[in-house]
Amino acid sequence: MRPTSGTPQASPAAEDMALLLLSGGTTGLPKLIPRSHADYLYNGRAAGEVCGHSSDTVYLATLPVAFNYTMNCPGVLGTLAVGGKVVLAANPDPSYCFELIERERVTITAINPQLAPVWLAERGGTRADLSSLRVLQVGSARLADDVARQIITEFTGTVLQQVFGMAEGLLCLTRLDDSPEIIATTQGRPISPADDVRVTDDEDRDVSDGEVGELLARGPYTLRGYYRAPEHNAKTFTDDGYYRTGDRVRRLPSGHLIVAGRSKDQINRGGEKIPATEVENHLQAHPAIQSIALLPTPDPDLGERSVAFIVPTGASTPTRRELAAFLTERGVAAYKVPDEVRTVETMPLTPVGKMDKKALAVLLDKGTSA
Ligand code: OOB
Repeated sequence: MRPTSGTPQASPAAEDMALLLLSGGTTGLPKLIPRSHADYLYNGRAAGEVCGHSSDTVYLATLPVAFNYTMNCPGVLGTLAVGGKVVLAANPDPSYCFELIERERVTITAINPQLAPVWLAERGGTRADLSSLRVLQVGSARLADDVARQIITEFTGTVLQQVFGMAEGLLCLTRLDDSPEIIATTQGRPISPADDVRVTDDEDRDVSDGEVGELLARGPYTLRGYYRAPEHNAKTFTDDGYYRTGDRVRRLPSGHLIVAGRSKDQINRGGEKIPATEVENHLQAHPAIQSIALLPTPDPDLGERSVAFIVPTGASTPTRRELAAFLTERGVAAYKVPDEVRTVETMPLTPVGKMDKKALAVLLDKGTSA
């Protein structure tokens, strides 16, 4: 990468920095991610190919365009790159977006798992004609398998596409012709044949397919270092240039990845590890729960115990006992049942729209609920 000066370059080289994205981490200070013209162009084009993009494509930007997801996966840039049309939504409200889809004959749009239940509910009652919508992307956080199945059933004529990506680069998509089971239960596979992913144990040794490990990534559009962050880079990259994603995944022989949690998002309850995402994924399917986050809190006996922050769907939050029955029914081990339940009115979100566990941890420290 050439050093950049204050004056705009008339003809930047392909490998020059095109833009800086913000890392989406929910813990610690956000880092800057340099993306080059070449890698970012490739990112959008390769994603577009997987989505069957052409000049007939009409992309509805439902989420803010500043997200890498909406911007280029394939998003706005990947659509414009093939001569397609982009429609900008003023907000993600489904009744309004469905009207836009009908009016503009939208072929593809992208939402996140928080919106999925709202869009599903509207889908049941809408009179809007959604027959143009070929692809509904859902990504940026773990989509519960049950919700994915509902989308597949309810959005007839539309293919659900799971999107597992990161501003740092690596982008995984389910393919339009994947089986409904793969689409419902996996977060896709890398978009480029040149993506080089490893799933490793604590000693950076590769684990077998089907086993959970940390996802490492290297490839044509994955960063090689955060901007001006040598100390952080030394921890976040292997000596041979793989980016440590901090995501815990299982890889299927087909190459599809299942996100099992984040390495940092684990609760160590007396030695037994609880992947917060796994429990959240189950509880998200509970009819009385609109939104749920599981956090660790210090415990004199166990080291850590788990606290569930819940935004209830209706007036009352399910009790710990009710959650235990629900989880047991689903075959979840008893130690994974939240030790404590707290009600919050709304889920705090980070500037990029992710559940802000740091803000919840502050509430925990204060011993209050929002
Ligand atoms: C997208 O990018 P970021 O940078 O805001 O966040 C990346 C992180 C991933 O490392 C992973 O922990 C999580 O968000 N994530 C998912 C996920 N998609 C992203 N976790 C579970 N399931 C998924 N489907 O969030 C982003 C970037 C490009 C496209 C889509 C999302």
